[in-house]
Amino acid sequence: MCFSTDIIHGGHTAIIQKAAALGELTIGMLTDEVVATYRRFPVLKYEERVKIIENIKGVSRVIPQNTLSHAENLRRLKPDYVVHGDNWVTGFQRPIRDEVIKILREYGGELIEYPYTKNEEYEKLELHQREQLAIPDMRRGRLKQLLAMKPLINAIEVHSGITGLIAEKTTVLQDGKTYQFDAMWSSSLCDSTAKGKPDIELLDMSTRLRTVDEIMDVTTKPIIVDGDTGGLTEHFVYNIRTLERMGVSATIIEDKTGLKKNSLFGADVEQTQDSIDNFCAKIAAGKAALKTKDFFLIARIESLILEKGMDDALVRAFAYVDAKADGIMIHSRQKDPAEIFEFCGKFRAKDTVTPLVVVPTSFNTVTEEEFARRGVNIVIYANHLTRSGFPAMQKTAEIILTNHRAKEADDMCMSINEIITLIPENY
Ligand code: SPV
Ligand code: MG
Repeated sequence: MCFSTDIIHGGHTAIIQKAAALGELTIGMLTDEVVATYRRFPVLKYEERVKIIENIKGVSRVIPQNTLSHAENLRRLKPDYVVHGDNWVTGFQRPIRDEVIKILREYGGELIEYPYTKNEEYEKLELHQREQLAIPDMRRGRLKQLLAMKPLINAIEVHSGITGLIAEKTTVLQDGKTYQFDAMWSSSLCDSTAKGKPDIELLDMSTRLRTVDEIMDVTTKPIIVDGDTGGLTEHFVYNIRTLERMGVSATIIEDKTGLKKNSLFGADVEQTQDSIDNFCAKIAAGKAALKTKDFFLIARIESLILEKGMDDALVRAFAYVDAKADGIMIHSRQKDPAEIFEFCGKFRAKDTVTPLVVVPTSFNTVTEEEFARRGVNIVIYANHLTRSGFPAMQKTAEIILTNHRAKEADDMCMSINEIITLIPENY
């Protein structure tokens, strides 16, 4: 059998008993990383879940299962039977089941499925676990936990409840492995764009926090907030505490000063970089204002954007780490990732621990695997839901205007049934 659950109820013990009656029962326990990428972050860690399940009557042993696919464990153990609920006959886990059947056939094993009974009480328990994950004190430290769990985590831009739900729920099954986004990025560019405003720190803090709150209301994943320049240090020390209290996991502030413009303009517009001393003082003040050890203050270096050179970027990186920044974000608007790679190599030669963050909007050919090899820990897809949603909406508007009716736009649109059921009533 395979298990991932962090809530054990009568439904589980009943199926365990039936499986145990067939012989010696081995449980493949899904690791935390797998659970987090196919369902939700486990409330109980792998070791805890193993301890609970190995003490249930009928369980002979518990072994790790490193993918949603059972292939590795099945080929190694060649069990006579695989026991599972019949809830995987349709839906997301169907290919996993097909693979199990194929492997069992190779050596003459058998799949035994028991009917899966929907139970409202058990569903309430699951809902309760999800709610737990959304509580600020539970959510805040999750970025730190993920960084300890995986060499590289990814985040996708969110700017509303609905984009938050996309970040929360989108799951892909590929070659027996499951993929979900680890975290969310509240982008200043996309929050401003959604409100039809330029990305120049024009949205005030209350407006930015309102968006973050709207997203947090319907999601459980950790959130990294784009803090722009952090503003005046005297204001930043208050704002960083508000973010921490809300359950945000990190903020990234960039070393610019005065009227900030979006980095992707680069040196085409006038932008001023802060002095190292001033920015270090801002980092130190922000860190001193924090109340927990869970919240990350990440310093973002604009030297490559502003064409100040690699040496300047590196000097700043080490200074910001000395000022106690919890991470470094290096930004570039070059299509060629060479300067990002050079920075990562030179930074990692001296500092192997401080998390490194990149935003590959321009250098978008680099895979996460390659970033991980270069020592990057967080990859942020900073604007992609905005950039993909906008052309779809614009095209639909044009089609309606062209045809003087909406029928021709139907193919571009979700069905009415899908839209009215998109949001479950008791999320
Ligand atoms: C944002 O998403 O608002 C960012 C990243 O700050 S960038 O737009 O590349 O500057
Ligand atoms: Mg920004």
